[in-house]
Amino acid sequence: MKPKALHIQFIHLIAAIVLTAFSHLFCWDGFDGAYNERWAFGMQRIVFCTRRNAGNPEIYTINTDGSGLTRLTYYSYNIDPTWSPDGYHIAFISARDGNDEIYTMNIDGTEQTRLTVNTASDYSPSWSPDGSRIVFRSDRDGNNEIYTMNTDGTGQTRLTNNTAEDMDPAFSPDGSRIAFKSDRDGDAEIWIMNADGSNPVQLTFTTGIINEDPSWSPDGTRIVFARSNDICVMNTGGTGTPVNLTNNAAIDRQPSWSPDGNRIVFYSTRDGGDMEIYIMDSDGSNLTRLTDSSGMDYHPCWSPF
Ligand SMILES: [Ca+2]
Ligand SMILES: [Ca+2]
Ligand SMILES: [Ca+2]
Ligand SMILES: [Ca+2]
Repeated sequence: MKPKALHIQFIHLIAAIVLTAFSHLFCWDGFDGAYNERWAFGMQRIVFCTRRNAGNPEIYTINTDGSGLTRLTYYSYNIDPTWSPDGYHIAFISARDGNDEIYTMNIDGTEQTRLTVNTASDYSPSWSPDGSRIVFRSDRDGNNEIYTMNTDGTGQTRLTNNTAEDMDPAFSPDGSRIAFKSDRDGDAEIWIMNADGSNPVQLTFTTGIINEDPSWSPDGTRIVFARSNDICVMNTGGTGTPVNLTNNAAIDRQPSWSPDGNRIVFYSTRDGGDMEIYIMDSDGSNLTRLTDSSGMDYHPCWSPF
């Protein structure tokens, strides 16, 4: 072989090594665009809803230090985002097709796909920890009930069946149970049932106030939730009394636990304006504000890692 041919072969070899290295760096697990987006920010993310765009609710992500704000949806009614357990997808609600339906998208906003198709309100998606199912609530049968479905929208199954409002479902970290809100005893309380809808157990017992938005601690031993206008935490075993983590006159709601269990993201009106996103330690200390917009910022959900 002539020296020039050897030289060209060597250049091709180097190019192939560099291209392979880059393809592994950016696409090593085959999730392409979605993976690049998460890799580019290199830290945990919060997905949330904001009305900063002329009052139109849209879904954004932001780093847990307040940097890296990224818009995912454009000019329709988009709310209630929640991460998939693999970190690559977001389930959310959109009314772009005429009424509230559940959609999924990649975390870079691509491949927005509708999962429910009916004239009822479908709301509050939460992924099972193995990524195979989404639990949600719908009033398609006359009042709000909890349903599950496969992540492609097939296999929709009703889990509750009563005249009460059953809402805000959240899969436990081991997938065996679902926490939810129900007013079946006359007040909006937090309940837990098995993932097939059996054995409902009431965890809060109040009169005349609202308990809602349950989110499990990663170890499954506690639930953080909103009680009236504060964030409270309680044991899932039904022992002890809930502890108020915020304890102020402002509205504090929609908590979501961090994957390491040490922090909680939520929205609050404590700084006098409209709703903003905040992070605190799971004992209520060490508050950090993430957003500062003239529109409501709400429905935060912490990325799974
Ligand atoms: Ca619908
Ligand atoms: Ca019901
Ligand atoms: Ca409060
Ligand atoms: Ca705001």
